[in-house]
Amino acid sequence: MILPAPSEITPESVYLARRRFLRQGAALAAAFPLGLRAATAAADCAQADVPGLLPGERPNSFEEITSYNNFYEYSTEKTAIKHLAVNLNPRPWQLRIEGEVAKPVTLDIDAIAAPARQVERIYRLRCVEGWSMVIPWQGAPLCELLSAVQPTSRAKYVRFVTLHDPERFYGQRRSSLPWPYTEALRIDEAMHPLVLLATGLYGKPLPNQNGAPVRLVVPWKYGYKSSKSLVLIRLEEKQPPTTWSQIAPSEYGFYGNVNPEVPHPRWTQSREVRIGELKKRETLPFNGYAEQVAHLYRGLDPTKHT
Ligand SMILES: Nc1nc2c(c(=O)[nH]1)N[C@H]1C(S)=C(S)[C@@H](COP(=O)(O)O)O[C@H]1N2
Ligand SMILES: [Mo]
Repeated sequence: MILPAPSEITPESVYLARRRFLRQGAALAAAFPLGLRAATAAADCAQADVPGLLPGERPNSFEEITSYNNFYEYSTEKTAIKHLAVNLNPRPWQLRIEGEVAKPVTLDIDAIAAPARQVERIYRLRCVEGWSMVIPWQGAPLCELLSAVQPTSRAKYVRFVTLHDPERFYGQRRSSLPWPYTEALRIDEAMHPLVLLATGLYGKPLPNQNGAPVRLVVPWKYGYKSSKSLVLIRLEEKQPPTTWSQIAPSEYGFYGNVNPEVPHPRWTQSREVRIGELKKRETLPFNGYAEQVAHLYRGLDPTKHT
């Protein structure tokens, strides 16, 4: 066997090889003995039927995922984010979960990223702007954390709030967006087993430019719904105002479900450029997760509720 030179061992080749190995099963069983799995709040809500990649689809490289980013707290210049985000300082960090819950909690980032909570999910990320990537995330299923705080019967929506700190986020000194960046989901969307609080990618702690140390990932929605660098999750009775739907409701609706049939007011959403590819791909309803999530939207007119 010819071994690659150390310089040729990319994080992604190491990660993907290890992932293939883990999928064989034995190693996974050893890492998560049954007792431990059953003991975590985990088990039930996080049982997800995660669709695999399409024929011809591959995860984007670590380099691609960390070099082309949207993070208005730093800049609107996608290739600049990785250079600016070096000052983020994602540790120590705490995430508060409160509002309509019986047991509000302040979680340390290391508790959220604890190995026993972690799942690995390879998801497509589709930006409203027409580009997409495939990202191998690690993180905690959001439903586990929400179940643990015991939502009250008045909890109908979940608000997600990014850190507000102009000392670290230079972009917050300008009013390019109303700060802090805020997003929200209906509680049943938030409890869906596909939703992650991501704390890593390619087996490494989440890079700053991707929203360190913890960000939301909702794979069937446009990228803007997946808020980065979260400090607060609040369960609420009324639909919270969200950043993008406040400034441009006709372009970024509350739902933000990926829908190739509903164009953005200024461009089509029927195709997308996968970062690193030349030929455009067809955009799929719900970004390819329709089988898993379409039932959440029965009765809603997708052309009105975007
Ligand atoms: N706090 C915050 N979260 C954010 C954004 C942002 O500007 N600020 N941009 C969103 C948009 S529009 C997209 S497409 C994704 C991009 O995530 P990525 O840079 O990890 O690919 O992050 C989303 N989350
Ligand atoms: Mo986006």
